[in-house]
Amino acid sequence: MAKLLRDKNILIMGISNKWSIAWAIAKACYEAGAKLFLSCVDEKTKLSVEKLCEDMIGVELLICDVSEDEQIEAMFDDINKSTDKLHGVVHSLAFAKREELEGKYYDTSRDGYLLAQEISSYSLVAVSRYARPLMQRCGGSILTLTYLGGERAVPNYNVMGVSKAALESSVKYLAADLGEYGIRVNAISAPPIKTVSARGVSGFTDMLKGYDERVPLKGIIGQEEVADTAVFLISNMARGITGENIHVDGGYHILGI
Ligand code: 1JT
Repeated sequence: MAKLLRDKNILIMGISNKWSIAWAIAKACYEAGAKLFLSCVDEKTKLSVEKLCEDMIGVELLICDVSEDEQIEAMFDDINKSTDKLHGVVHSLAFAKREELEGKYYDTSRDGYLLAQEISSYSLVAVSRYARPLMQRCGGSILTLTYLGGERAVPNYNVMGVSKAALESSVKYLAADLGEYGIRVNAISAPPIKTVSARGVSGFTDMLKGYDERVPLKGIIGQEEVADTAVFLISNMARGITGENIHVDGGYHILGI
């Protein structure tokens, strides 16, 4: 079969190490023929991501801390120096203070709430705004990552759940706005995956056990399954899909209990 993403320019934001969902998506997009732009939060992360992708041809590494609009704008200016067409943007980043991901949601602090919203949710709005000029030339696909805790009250997910709810709602508003430019906006709802950020969360391993026992599709759904769906959503095969949240979670979200 012809490669699904041949000659497509794709920006992937949020790689931090080899367990990152964004890294699995980068590998899958590369295999599908894409030219990659990868953004990291800082210089230190960029150095380690450089090692990860040393065997990939034509990859451009960028730095972008999404807490500043100027950095987002500068990143798209940089991309614009290499190409005037961007076919895909993958937003795979989130942040919350560790202490907010345990205990009671009502104990969430004001600054913890605002920080989680800013990095995990608002960043998609700003990224979409600065991406539009490059994406509207070719039609494009914006993709973000979410989790069931945005739709249901999942113990400990707390402030991240509320940020994911805002993110999922943003996907719909952005899809409505950007449709006229031929730009699609979708989310993938991933299962709990043992990434570095997840592993530090208290009770995460116990939660995974409960998940594995109940999930309809046995055999662990992880980064690769999410990444293959990402390739599909960016590709022309998904040209009729926008504003959608596709659950790549082995069917866990259909369960009543
Ligand atoms: C962040 C972290 C976002 C962990 C995340 C996340 N989105 C999913 N996870 C994994 C997870 C975490 C909990 C959970 C289920 C999945 C770490 C900090 C940065 C943002 O609880 C049921 C707590």
